[in-house]
Amino acid sequence: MIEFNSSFLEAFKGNKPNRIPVWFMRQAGRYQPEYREIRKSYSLVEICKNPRICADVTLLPVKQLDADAAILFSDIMIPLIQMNIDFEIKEGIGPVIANPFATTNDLDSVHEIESFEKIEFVGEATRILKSELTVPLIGFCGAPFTLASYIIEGGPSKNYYKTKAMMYNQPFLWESLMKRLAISMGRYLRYQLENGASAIQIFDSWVGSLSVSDYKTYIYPYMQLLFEELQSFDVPKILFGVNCNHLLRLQKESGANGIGLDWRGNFKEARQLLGLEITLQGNLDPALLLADWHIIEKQIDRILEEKQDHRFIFNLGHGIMPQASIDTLRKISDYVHSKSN
Ligand code: 1CP
Repeated sequence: MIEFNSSFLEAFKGNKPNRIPVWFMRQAGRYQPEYREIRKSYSLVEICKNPRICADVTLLPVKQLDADAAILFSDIMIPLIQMNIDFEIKEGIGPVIANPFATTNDLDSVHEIESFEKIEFVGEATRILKSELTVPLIGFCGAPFTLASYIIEGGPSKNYYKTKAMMYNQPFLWESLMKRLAISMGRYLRYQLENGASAIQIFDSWVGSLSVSDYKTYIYPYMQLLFEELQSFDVPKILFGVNCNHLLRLQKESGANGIGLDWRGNFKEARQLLGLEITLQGNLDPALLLADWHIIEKQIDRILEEKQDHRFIFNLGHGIMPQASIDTLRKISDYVHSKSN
C-alpha cells in the first residue's frame, strides 16, 4: 500500500517533514501535452463540470511532477455559477462577463451561496480525489476583491479603474457585493473541506494594486468575514496575492495561517514581519522556468537558504505559464526534494 504523504501538512505544524513539500500554482494547464489534448474535446468549464475528467486533470501533474499536494482543477469563476453570475472563459483572454456589475439593480440578481446544487460537480470531484490521492488536496477560491474585479470590469484588467471607482464612490454597492462574495466563498471553501479537501488556498491575485490604507478600509473586513466562515476548520489556510509585500501583515491578521509570497518577496524578511507561527509558501519567479538550469539551481539554493525553518512550502511566485516544460518542473521538484535533510 502506498503511504499518505503528509509533508505539506507537516509544514503547518512546524515539524521537520520527510521531505521539503513542493507543489506548483497552475500545475495543471497548457504546458502539459495531455492537458492540451483534453482541451481539444472539452472547454475549461466542461472539464470542471465533469468530475471524472476534472479528477484526472488534477491527478496528472501530481504524478508527473512528484508534487506533495494536489490542487482541485477548477477556476475562481466556477462558484459564481451558484451566485447567478453569468460568465464565459474565453480562449486567450480569461474570464469575461457579458453584463458587468454596475448598479443596485444588478445587486438583486447576485445571490449569496446557500446551497450547492448548481456546482455539485465540485463536491463529486473532491470526493473522487479524496479516495484516489496519496497527497493532500487543496481546495481554493478567489478572494472577494479579485472576483469583484472580474465582475465589475467585465474581464481581465490592468488598472481596475471601474472596480476602484465603485469601491470609492458607491459604498453601499461595494459593501453589499463584497459581503456576498466573502460569505459565499467561505461557504464554498467549507463545502470543499467537507467533501475531502485537506487545505484551502485563497487567491487574491490582483489585490496588490491597492494601498495599505485602502486594503484596511475596503478589503480587510471582508477577508475577516471569509476566514470567520472557516473558523471551525483546523486546516492549512493559505492566502496568496501577486505584488502584496506591503500587505503581508494585514493578510496574516485577517485569518490566514499560510502566506504565499510572489517572487518579489524574501522569506527572511517575511518571517521577521509575520512571526514564527505562520507557514510561508513560494516563490521562484515563473520566468525562471525558461532560464538555463544552472541559473534555476542557484535561485532555488537562495530560496532554501532564505527560508530558515520548516514552516515552508516550495512553490512558484505565481502560476506556471504555457511555455514551461514538464522536464524543467520535474527537475525543480526533484532538486528541492534532494535538499531535504
Ligand atoms: O484552458 C486553459 O488552459 C485556459 C487557462 C486557464 C486555466 C488552466 C484558466 C482561464 N483557468 C485555468 C484553471 C485554473 N484557474 C486553476 C487550476 C489549475 C491548477 O492550479 O492546477 C486555478 C487555481 C485557477 C485560478 C485562477 N483563475 C486565478 C487565480 C490564480 C492566478 O493565477 O492568479 C485567476 C486570476 C483566474 C482567472 C483566469 N482564468 C483563466 C485565465 C487565463 C485567468 C486569468 C485572466 C487574467 O489575466 O486576468
